[in-house]
Amino acid sequence: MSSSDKIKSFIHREALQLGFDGVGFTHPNSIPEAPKQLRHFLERKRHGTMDWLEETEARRGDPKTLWSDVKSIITLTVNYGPEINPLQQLDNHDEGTISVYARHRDYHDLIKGRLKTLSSKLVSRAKTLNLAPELKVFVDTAPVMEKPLSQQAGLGWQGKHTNLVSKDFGSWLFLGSIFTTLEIEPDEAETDHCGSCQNCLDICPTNAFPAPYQLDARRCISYLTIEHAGPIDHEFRKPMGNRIYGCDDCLAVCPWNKFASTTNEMKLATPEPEASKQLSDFLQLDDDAFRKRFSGSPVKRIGRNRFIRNCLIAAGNSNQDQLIPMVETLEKECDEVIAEAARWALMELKGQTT
Ligand code: B12
Ligand code: SF4
Repeated sequence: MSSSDKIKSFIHREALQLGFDGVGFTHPNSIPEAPKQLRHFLERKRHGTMDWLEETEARRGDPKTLWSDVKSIITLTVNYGPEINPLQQLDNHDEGTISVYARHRDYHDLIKGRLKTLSSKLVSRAKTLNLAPELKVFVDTAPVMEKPLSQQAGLGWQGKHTNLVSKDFGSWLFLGSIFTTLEIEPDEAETDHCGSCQNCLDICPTNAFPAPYQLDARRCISYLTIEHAGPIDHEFRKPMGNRIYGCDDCLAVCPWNKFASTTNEMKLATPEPEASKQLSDFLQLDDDAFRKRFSGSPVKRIGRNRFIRNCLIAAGNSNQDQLIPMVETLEKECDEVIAEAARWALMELKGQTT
């Protein structure tokens, strides 16, 4: 067995033991189309106000520009398959729906910790083979195009909804990667298995897909509820329904999910905290209560005011008269985005839309 093969099987074994569900290998020049596709996306302003995507364009599109010494990229997946189809919760109008990935502890912390452990094990193993590799770990926050790289590493394909889909886990996967100076034999890329299906394009409540395999983030409920500051365009308010943080529709309808298993990951599998999902409770959260309720959760990142803005839109769509007093209180807040969303919600709840 060559040192590359030894290292590869070591990483495989250790990654699975650490709780990763998939591991694959690719080289930094494996995504030559990505810079063009990223440019296409940015040119059309599909990133909206996510200026960081534009600012990091060169490094994001090309792993070698991000780190010129990188020789191999190890990509890893964690399955976060839910127990219950999240589409069911969309009918509970008195509740706010938080997308599956954000219902538990922040996955960035979870995956980053594991990537670091795997990296230090790898360095120790490499030493025994007289190798001294350098490594860098990335999950989401760094300018790395994780989806095309994971496809090249054979872990799945980018479906028409643009996310990575796998035959084993469907659409419920988090991605992470390790860049290294080690030379490791790449795996075979996965091919597209979407065929004639276009469930994800058809279900999107805001028509966020201008074409298969392309997303206009400005229309995506995930972007609107998480990334977008300021008032949400009226066009999107009704279609948002009770989605108050992210959206799972395009993932949830993917037929490959029938091969998905519920996550084994205890920290992701634990039932949602007993805490209420009722809009009536959310609408009464002040800053302190919001921080406490969402401590350790990705939801905390958007801050109380943006969260309340989203809940007010859900309230306006809820047809629940009992929310009117809470919305009236919020109408008096100094934050104009909240006050305006409250005015809109009151009009909807009182049936006075023009
Ligand atoms: C920015 C971002 C967002 C933005 C934009 C999403 C997007 N599709 O670009 C918003 C806020 C909308 C978002 C939403 C979500 N996100 Co997000 N997001 C990212 C992030 C940070 C960067 C993605 C990126 O590079 N976008 C730029 C575009 C150009 O790249 P791309 O999506 O790979 O585009 C490819 C194709 O669309 C195609 N393409 C694009 N334009 C064109 C044009 C032509 C002509 C052609 C042929 C092809 C083509 O080629 C591109 C390159 O392969 C990644 C983490 C990372 N570092 O990769 C997470 C990431 C993609 N998100 C993730 C998740 C889980 C989500 C949500 C499911 C969360 C939720 N439930 O609300 C939704 C899914 C929405 C969706 N359908 O994409 C996961 C996806 C895991 C997976 N299985 O793929 C990632 C990888 C985070 C992680 N580490 O796990 N996200
Ligand atoms: S729903 Fe259909 S088109 Fe969309 S990613 Fe899944 S298989 Fe592909």
